[in-house]
Amino acid sequence: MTLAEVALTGDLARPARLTVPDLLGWPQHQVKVAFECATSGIQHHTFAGPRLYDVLAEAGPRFDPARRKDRLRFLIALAGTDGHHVLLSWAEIDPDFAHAPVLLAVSIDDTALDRAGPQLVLPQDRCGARHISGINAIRVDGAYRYRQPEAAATA
Ligand SMILES: Nc1nc2c(c(=O)[nH]1)N[C@H]1C(S)=C(S)[C@@H](COP(=O)(O)O)O[C@H]1N2
Ligand SMILES: [Mo]
Repeated sequence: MTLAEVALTGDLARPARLTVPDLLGWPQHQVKVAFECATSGIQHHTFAGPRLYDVLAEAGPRFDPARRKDRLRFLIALAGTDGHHVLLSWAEIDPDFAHAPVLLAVSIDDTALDRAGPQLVLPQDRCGARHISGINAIRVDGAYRYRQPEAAATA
């Protein structure tokens, strides 16, 4: 059987390629979620897997852990094999900030995702669109720079 892989890249001290069985190496959490799709209605699923935060923390994001404000500039881009993708902020999953219990699920309704790849699970989302399946790329980006808007052009 071919195992799907997730590439962890970007501003990380320890970039990695992880399979779904690799993701069993972190503490596992189970969650029942209901989410609504604009086109197919409400869905109910049980997911299990590690927290995204735990997996990314081990990959060593390149901020100074003692300076909380540094972390506010970090973004996380997650993409599925079909190109569907989403941006999260580091602060969204960081225990010192919003601490959202976001999972990288290794199973859906007791079916292993070894071949399909992990699924992003955001238990608090009402809409299903961020529950991205077949995640194969996660990029941590600390290089985003805020640019002051140009001064309004004078007539
Ligand atoms: N990879 C991938 N994951 C995805 C999507 C997608 O297009 N690609 N659609 C999202 C949307 S809009 C919803 S509502 C949920 C549920 O989709 P399902 O009906 O395919 O289970 O999956 C999400 N995950
Ligand atoms: Mo959807």
